[in-house]
Amino acid sequence: MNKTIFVLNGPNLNMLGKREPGIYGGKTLKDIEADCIAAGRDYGFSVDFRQSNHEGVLVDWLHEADDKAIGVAINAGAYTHTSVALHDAIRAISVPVIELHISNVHAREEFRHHSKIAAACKGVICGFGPASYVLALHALKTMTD
Ligand code: CA2
Repeated sequence: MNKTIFVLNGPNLNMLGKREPGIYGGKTLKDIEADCIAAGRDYGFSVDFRQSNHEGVLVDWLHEADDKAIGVAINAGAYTHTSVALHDAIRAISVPVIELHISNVHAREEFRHHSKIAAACKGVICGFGPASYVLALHALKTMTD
């Protein structure tokens, strides 16, 4: 059986580890990908880990996930707070989607307090640093068993 999870990353997440370690920690996105692949191995998932700075690419990947994956963990970066297109794409697919964030967006600037995608997702995980990714995979494990 296909047990692929898409882990999708939005704008600027390719900069992790290079700037703002006080907010996002010192890990690079490559390090986080390795953590996800290792967690996936424990959970019996193969992890397809991607990053794009372009909203439409993220929309395309969500559509692709509907055919190729059993679930999606998405850190949509700043598009979380702005994107009706991502909200609609998540609603358009039938596999479960978990929204995740490295930082606690509720403890930050007001403009980060609202998510346009949360209501379309099965759940939201934020504030646990890079471990938020592994927690999202754990959540998907419980939902797809
Ligand atoms: O906490 C998260 O995971 C965020 O999704 C990260 C986004 C931010 O816009 C969200 O509000 C919360 C930012 C992506 C990373 O941005 C960087 C900026 C400078 C240096 C390194 C990363």
